[in-house]
Amino acid sequence: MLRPIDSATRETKSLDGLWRFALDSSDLSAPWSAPLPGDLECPVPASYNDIFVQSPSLRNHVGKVWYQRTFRVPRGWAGQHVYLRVDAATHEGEVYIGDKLVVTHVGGYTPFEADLSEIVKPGEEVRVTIGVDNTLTNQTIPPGELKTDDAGHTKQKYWHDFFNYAGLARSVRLCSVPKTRVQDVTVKTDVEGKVGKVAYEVTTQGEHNKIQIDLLDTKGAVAASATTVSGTLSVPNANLWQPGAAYLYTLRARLTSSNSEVIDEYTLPVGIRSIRVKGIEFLINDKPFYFRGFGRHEDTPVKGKGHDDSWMVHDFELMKWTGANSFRTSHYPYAEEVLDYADRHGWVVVDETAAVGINLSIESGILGGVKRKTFSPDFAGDKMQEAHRQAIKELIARDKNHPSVVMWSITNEPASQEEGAREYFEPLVKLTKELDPTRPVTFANVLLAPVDKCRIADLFDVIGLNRYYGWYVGTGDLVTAARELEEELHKWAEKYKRPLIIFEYGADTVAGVHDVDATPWSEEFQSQFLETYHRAFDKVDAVVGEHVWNFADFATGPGFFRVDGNKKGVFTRDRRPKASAHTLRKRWHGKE
Ligand code: BDP
Repeated sequence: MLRPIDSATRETKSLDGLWRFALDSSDLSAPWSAPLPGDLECPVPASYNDIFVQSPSLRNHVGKVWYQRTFRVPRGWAGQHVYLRVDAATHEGEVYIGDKLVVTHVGGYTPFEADLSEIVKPGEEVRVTIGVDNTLTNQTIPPGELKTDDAGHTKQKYWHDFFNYAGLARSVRLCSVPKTRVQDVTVKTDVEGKVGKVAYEVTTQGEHNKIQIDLLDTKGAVAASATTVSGTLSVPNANLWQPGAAYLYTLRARLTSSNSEVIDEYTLPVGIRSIRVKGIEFLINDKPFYFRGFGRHEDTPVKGKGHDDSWMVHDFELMKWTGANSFRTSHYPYAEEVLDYADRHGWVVVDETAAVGINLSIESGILGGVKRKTFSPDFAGDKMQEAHRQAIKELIARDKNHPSVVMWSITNEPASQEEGAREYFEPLVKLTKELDPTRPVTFANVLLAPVDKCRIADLFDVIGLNRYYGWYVGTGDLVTAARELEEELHKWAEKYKRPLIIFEYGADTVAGVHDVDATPWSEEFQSQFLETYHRAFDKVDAVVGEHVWNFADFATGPGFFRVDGNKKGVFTRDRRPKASAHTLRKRWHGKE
């Protein structure tokens, strides 16, 4: 799926701004057929929950909400293919133009489109209504369960540790492209000596006479060209895309008619780089790369998961200040703007699906709940696996061309020690590799599935570990934590002889709590916790990365071990540094 752009032949029109808004209810029939009742307005992009925080029934609503506005199709778009692009509707969207249902989509963090060419006329004003449902079940990714209590209230249960923000948290756009057009572009890059290789494949729609492919450097000079829909461009003395030193070429695909008129033009930023796993090393452009950075969330006050360029740039600047070079899009695909920024600024990204919480043993193990099997028709069965398959397909279709994305993470903390895990995950790893043979595949392993119990680790190129010694186990005891962590890391290294990345390690910390004896929840403890882990990492050669959990404090659902959300941030939710931010800065800048 191509990212919408403006070019000589393409135009976009933003539909962001205030939309009419209403909760779904039994007395609201066919809400798309008339202006929504009531006077609520909701900004797009934003999660609606905290916008209406004063109204618990809205904030904690389970089910569908409705967004509505009108727009005018630009007059100049006659004869074009016109479509609506919703960057995300969390978790399920249905779009009506006037009274007509034009598209439905399940999966809260990937985009979808509706073809409006036959439905709208240039110059006409139309009403668009989008139903957005936040329900999670055993057929969705991430999973959830609906529970109705004795009083008849339906509640959403889920197994991930972040608030189930919902709504239209990313942009909505109206787009026009020529009827004869570039439909999709896939690039795969490699480096051979000093020569950059750009394998490309363009799919087209409609009749054209010629295709012209040009790879332009940053000055606009042509570095390589071709006239076929697929092939490999060679760039002698290529400027490589490197971590911290991005260089982006522009691939321009032009379709022309028999009289050389340009029918369509699509441009795509291309970073030439190679990725390889060799033994225990993770190589970018044949150089060992060490991941320093964070697991993060799209999470800010008021907007929830709503994309916002100001918060985004600020977060990147703060991460840079700590000396980080990478992050994981824990626990879902982030807004495309984030990856575009990462491409331009040389950030290294581990791109994750929303498959978080495929684990019923955390609840029954740590929290003493009822024991249930994770991999069973009731929970992670065929239907969930099918949704997971779809999530992987959509992630790769969306993000395959980003040079910043160096690895796919297909799941976070599944119950990989349980029976059925291998049957569930093996086909998914296979699918990921088929769809993209160029990037390694990883996952984040949970402490309950240690080296002798995990049934799936060997399927992955790089093993990610989330570890909380000294926090969830042996709370406060960093001496034991150091020993257990080091022992465990050596075991993984010896058994699998491949790169290990610590995708999570961290301790909840309330900013402003200080102590002489570093006790849990204090800023001193968080710093010492991180330093303890770092000493262990440095002793194990197979460790090729450290991602602290989390970049910033974030909102969660209610829980007796969450005080106003998860406090493992190195920054507070409003992005003030805790002492640990300085600790990281010292270590990571020293590692340059
Ligand atoms: C891990 C999860 C992460 C949580 C974290 C925590 O992967 O989403 O937020 O633990 O408990 O289990 O802080």
